[in-house]
Amino acid sequence: MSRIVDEFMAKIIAKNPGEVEYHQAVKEVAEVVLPFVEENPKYKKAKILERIAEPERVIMFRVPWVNDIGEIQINRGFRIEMNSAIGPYKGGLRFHPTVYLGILKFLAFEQVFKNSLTTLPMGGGKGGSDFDPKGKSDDEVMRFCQSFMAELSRHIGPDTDVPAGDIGVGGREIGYMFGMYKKLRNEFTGVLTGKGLEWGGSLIRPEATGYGTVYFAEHMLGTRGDSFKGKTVLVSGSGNVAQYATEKVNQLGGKVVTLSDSSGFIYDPDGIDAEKLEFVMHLKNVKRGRIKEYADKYGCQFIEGKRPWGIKADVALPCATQNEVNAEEAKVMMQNGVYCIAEGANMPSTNDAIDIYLEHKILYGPGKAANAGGVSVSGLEMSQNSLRLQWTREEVDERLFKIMSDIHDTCVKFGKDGDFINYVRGANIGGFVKVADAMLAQGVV
Ligand code: NDP
Ligand code: 2IT
Repeated sequence: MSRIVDEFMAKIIAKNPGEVEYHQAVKEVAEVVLPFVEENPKYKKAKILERIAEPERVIMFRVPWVNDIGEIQINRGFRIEMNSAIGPYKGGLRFHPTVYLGILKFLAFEQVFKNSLTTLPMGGGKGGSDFDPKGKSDDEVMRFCQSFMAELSRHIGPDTDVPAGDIGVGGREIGYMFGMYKKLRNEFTGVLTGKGLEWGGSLIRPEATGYGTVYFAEHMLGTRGDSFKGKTVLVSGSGNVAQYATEKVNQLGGKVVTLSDSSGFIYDPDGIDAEKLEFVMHLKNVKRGRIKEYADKYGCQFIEGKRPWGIKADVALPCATQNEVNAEEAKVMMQNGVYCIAEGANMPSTNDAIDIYLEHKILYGPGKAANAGGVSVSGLEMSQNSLRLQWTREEVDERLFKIMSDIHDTCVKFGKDGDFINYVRGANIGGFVKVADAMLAQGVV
């Protein structure tokens, strides 16, 4: 079997040179799905995985804008329209200086499987720019977003492609992009999700990814008769996903002892309670400051340039970015007794780290299952926009909880291996089958 995977990967690497994150994401899926395809000749004959790994469309464009001191800036914009077999392209936009084709293709590829797992009718896409919002004024961010949307607006639409947020894109950026889309098209429509509550947004969308990740972890713990109550939890990141994961862990009786950003991590053995979390939210969402200020305020440790995986805990929730847990760090976590890992971020663990989790047979929920709550509530936002209605907080939260529970069931269905649940296998096959069957039904397009 490894020969089949190697041959498949050799073609992917030759066709997508230098896109290492894309190779990594495809390999993780291919190792599980290719053996399954061998057992199911209809998928093999139709070359379904080969087709999924080739984006339906890649759009790349210039984004020129003028900064506050009158200088012209040039960024690059992208949208990867990966797969539309089960619904319009759907997925976030990332604004970060590291953005290039390889990152966005990995994210779009993951999104195809993730969106399929949600049970909602959404295809997969992703986009963004190498624009760095850090240190930019609101006016600069607005001018960038307007220029970005001036081009992107030609390619998207409520029944075609519906972007949302990701790293560096939150409510502020969605607002500026929505405003520009509406002006250009003269159309008030659900073309983006993560909108403000007054203009078509859904309750619980900001909370959804973090909450969903914790709901998923609670289900994983439940398979061992366990729960978050009394657990010590490592969270990385301090942005949207990390903040609401922390809030939900607190609500379920766990204690979050770390948060991080790209400068380092804070370790607060007393736990980041509701009041401290409010400080973090103000620091990160309003002041746009650094996590170190938390340590200064609450008199705890700030460990510069490091990630939190060396701290002793029961549960880990990586919620920052890709490849933030390597094999060495995974080993340290295993030695320290971490036995449940749910990924709020996309592909935060290297493939070597994943091998270590699987060897140790811990509860490991990969991002495409564990962080699907965000796009799920985006799907619910699209439904509410189509109905021209707004559901209550309770109703959306109940639906989110049910979706995470259904995703967990799907992972168990396809991933059960004796007493062990292999959630990597469960998520990849569970996500693949629905897209593959839709592609078979629709012919070679
Ligand atoms: P935010 O921009 O709100 O926060 C990102 C956080 O991660 C910040 O604390 C940031 O620190 C840190 N971070 C980003 N890049 C790096 C890096 N290269 N090294 C170290 N730390 C880094 O983004 P989100 O919370 O929305 O996204 C976090 C993760 O969750 C991403 O992987 C995203 O793809 C994934 N995700 C997001 C969803 C959503 O709905 N928003 C849905 C599903 C997954 P700093 O400020 O210093 O850069
Ligand atoms: O990675 C993700 O699932 C997201 N960034 C959210 C996508 C969305 O369309 O809400």
